Amino acid sequence: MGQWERFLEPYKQAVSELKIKLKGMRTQFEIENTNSPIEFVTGRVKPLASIYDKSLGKGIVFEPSDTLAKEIPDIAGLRMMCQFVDDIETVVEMLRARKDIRVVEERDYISNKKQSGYRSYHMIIEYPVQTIHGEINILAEIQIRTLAMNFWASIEHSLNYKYKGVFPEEIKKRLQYAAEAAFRLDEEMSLIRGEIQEAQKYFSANKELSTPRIHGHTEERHRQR
Ligand code: 0O2
Ligand code: 0O2
Repeated sequence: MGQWERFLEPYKQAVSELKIKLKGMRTQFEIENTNSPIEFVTGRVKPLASIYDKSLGKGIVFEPSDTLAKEIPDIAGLRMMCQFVDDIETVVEMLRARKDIRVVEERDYISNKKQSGYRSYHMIIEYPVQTIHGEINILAEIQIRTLAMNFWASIEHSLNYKYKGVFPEEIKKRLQYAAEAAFRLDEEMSLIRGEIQEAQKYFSANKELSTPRIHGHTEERHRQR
């Protein structure tokens, strides 16, 4: 087995486990028929090419090592999307209270947006992975952001890839405007949050009622999207 495969395996395991756990939080809100502060969760292990780029950028030798694990804390990455800006704080507090992770660093790019226009809340956590040789603690990054922040970040990420980080001035400016527009959208939605959540609860309840029953069980309903 390759060195990298061995090094990355616990990260893969952590991402899978954390995805299940974080998605479980959403399910628990659904079961309690409470509006969930979590809309959806995604996760990935950083591709080797990105690890290479980042190690180059940070001046670290590109080889599996404790230094690399420490200097690149987002090899395991989770992303939690929220409908409203206020939900982010709720999610952050729930994560701080969990017994299965230890928060080692927080970065608030919402109050302090990046120069690019990027907004998101980042938490670096330590997570214990059980291996056949015992427990090891690995670092993972959880990014918590609204759907609007996520939309902006994915577009900017694709453009970044295309322009290799060097944007033409016009595009850079447009992206900054777009980031502000996305933030204004978040603010507008927050103003009618009560109205939206009431409608979503009504929608879920009625969908439940109109779902056909099979052998006495309600057919698994698809999430409202
Ligand atoms: P559902 O109820 O089917 O949508 P895996 O295949 O196991 O590696 P997973 O979770 O299927 O992992 O894929 P991934 O890419 O990590 O997570 C994607 C999840 O986020 C999927 O939900 C997507 O439906 C959901 N998702 C992605 N983009 C959006 C979006 O823009 N809006 C919303 N609301 N959801 C999105 P699930 O878990 O498959 O569940
Ligand atoms: P990918 O492809 O998402 O994995 P540092 O060098 O430690 O000061 P670093 O490592 O950039 O800072 O950490 P930070 O600022 O917490 O950001 C880590 C991740 O946040 C990035 O990972 C992106 O996912 C996201 N991010 C940060 N800034 C931006 C931005 O301006 N635009 C977008 N779209 N995403 C951003 P990677 O490894 O860069 O990328």
